[in-house]
Amino acid sequence: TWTCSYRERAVLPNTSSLAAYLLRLIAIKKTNLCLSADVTTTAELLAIAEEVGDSICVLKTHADIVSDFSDRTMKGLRDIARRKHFLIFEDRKFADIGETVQKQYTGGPLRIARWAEITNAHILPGPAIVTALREAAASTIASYNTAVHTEITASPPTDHDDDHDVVPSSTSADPLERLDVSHAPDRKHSVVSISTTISTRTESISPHPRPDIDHDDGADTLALLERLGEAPYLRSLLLLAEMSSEGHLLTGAYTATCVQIARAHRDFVMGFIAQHALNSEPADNFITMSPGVQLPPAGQKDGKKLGDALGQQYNSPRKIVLEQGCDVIIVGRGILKAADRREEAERYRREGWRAYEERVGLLK
Ligand code: UP6
Repeated sequence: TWTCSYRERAVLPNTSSLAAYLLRLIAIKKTNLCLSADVTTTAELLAIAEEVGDSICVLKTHADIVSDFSDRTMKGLRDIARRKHFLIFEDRKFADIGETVQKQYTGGPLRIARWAEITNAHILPGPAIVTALREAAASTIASYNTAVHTEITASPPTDHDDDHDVVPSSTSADPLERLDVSHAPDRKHSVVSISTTISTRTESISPHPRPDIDHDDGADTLALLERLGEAPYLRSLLLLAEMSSEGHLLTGAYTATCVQIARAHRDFVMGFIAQHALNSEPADNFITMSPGVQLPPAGQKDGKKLGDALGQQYNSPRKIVLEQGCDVIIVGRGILKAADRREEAERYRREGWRAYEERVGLLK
């Protein structure tokens, strides 16, 4: 996969529908940039998503640092992701026993599985963390299917349930909300029809060749995004195989075990958080996303060690993508602290893209 283009990888066997969608999205938007939106309020989160949405393929969140995280945050994020075409990755770093991670993933105040296509986990507790999350993801997708296939007509809200913040509208963008409406105690509803059509948004057979997207027929970005359509309603996991921080313990045999576990769960594990590409067998087509990325300050040579005062270590987009074969660069403060965040995101996008083009031989 080192010298394969993103488009070529989208149609390799062993590529899940969500991974194929992401690879095509990357190719169409010409961006392998993920913004790490480490901000602490809903307003800031939605503002930065809106500001840099056109330059990124993935938006990474830490929902548990958003002090006013609510349904409004989830809906706002989903709406921007749909309009600007990016996937959402909640950087939850699950690390508990299966029973507990299922609850953390689907429940609590964050209900991650509802709004984030991608999340991640440590393999410290053993492989059951992956099967537990996969099972929870499957049940979220099944609920979504039920909601999509079940036409629900809800009566208009009555005065006394104004405090219920679920929008009781059949025009609501998220069918799971309509399912919530059906569960709302004070509201009359009736199921009028159940369709047996299988939704293409939860289809899991991949890869499907998409000649309309995978071959350059001269169409512009917007036309191609239109053809690509909305992200499939699927869920996927990244395993933490290496970290960016100084002295981390995710090395050697640990990293190798992580790859073994990923191979045993290719249907759900889309790739890794790591500092190097970890694809080494012909069947491997994992996507490597790499945090700890920052551009050296103007005038400073690449190669000088950069970091913060709390153990973070930075590499340049060029080193991570070209020399270490990673697929997606994750940038937080490098963009968040810039005076013009839109322009800075574009600068990282161009750097990451040039490094990719050089790697796959599209540039001399
Ligand atoms: N992150 C790392 N290193 C890892 C894994 N995750 O930095 O190995 C996450 C952090 C933060 C982001 O939790 O959200 O990536 C990096 O932000 P920064 O670019 O501002 O350093």
